[in-house]
Amino acid sequence: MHAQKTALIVIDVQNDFCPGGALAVADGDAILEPVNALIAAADTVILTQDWHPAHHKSFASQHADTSPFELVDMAYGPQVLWPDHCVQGTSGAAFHSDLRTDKASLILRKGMNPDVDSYSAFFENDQATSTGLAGWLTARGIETIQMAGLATDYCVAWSALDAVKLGFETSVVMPACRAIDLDGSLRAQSEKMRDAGIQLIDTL
Ligand code: VGL
Ligand code: ZN
Repeated sequence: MHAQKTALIVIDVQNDFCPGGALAVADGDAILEPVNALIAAADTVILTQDWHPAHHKSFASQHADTSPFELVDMAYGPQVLWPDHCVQGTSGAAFHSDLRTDKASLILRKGMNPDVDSYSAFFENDQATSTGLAGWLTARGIETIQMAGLATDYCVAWSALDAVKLGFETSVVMPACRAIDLDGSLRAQSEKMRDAGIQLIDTL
């Protein structure tokens, strides 16, 4: 008997998603301690980094007569407009300074196409353009994924839903995540994840 090879994917623990940041998630920095504990215990660690060009189309600032958190139709479907955040090379895009990044085998940047957002670590929001992450994991024999980070109801949920769709056994460590929670999105996405067969772990 041998345990399946597992990777920990830590989603977007960046300054802009923490208190004081451009798209601050309430209590976002409260996950640093549990996330670092998960990293310390993990065999393979992947960090993702939301990494937008300055004029990214997911920014409300790039659309006339809109405000952040409004929904618009993009070529690939509905898209929430966000405040400018995680602009490449800015301090807001940097990892939180308490995040233990040393063990990471891979730092995956996403959201670099100016016209397409990328919540998921696996596919851009067109649901078609691959980041290559699935191949990276499969090539290393990894079949099980544990996930944590920011934000539960956007980048964590989209990544976990893609992971399970791709055939990885997937769990999300909820106390090591925090949500944006727009119009009940935390509840809706939690339900969607559970229905898809993702294990939502409520304890550390
Ligand atoms: C995220 C909104 C926009 C996230 C990233 O990391 O959940 N949310 N960009
Ligand atoms: Zn973003």
